Amino acid sequence: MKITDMSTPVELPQLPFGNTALEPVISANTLSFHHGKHHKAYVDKLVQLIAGTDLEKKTVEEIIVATANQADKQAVFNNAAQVWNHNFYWHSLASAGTKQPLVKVEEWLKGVYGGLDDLKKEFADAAVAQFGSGWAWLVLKEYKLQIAKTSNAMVPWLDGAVPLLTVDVWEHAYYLDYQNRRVDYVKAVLDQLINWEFALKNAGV
Ligand code: MN3
Repeated sequence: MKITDMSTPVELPQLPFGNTALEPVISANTLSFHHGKHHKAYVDKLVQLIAGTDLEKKTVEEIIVATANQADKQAVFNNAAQVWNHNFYWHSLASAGTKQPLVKVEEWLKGVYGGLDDLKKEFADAAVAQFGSGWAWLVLKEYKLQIAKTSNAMVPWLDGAVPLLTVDVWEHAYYLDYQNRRVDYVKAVLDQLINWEFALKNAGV
């Protein structure tokens, strides 16, 4: 997935890693339910909702733009946004043990959040503070790095932010492995699974 392309087809993509690649932070069981059931359900529902309408054959991004802020299109918007967010989430993660460009990340973050440890702390605080289901994001907004959170289904780029990475904080993302301990899931993902190469690429670094 290239974030700059913004031309995502309405389909369930293959994961960019194997089912056990995120263990022990995210189990194969969680991954298979999350991708094969939850993510797939958003895709299937979206296909069903747009069938026979003028949105059929549009990209996920075009559907999101066409249905944003319209009360009668809420269901289409929600499912399209969740498809987009999940695609982006999978690419925000890398197999456990992947060598990450951490020196480059520290260089990039110099003077912002104090550095990677402070960024992770602030990101975890935002992820935990998100009330109910939603997403935590690292975004570029007006050329500044920001941590953002969105409720349920919302994509940050509709507000003009450039998403760099995201962590899904819906319960289905962690409940099988962490039960109610969202903070433990978020911290483990931030420490061990974030695909910093992807974040840097999205930031144009
Ligand atoms: Mn999810």
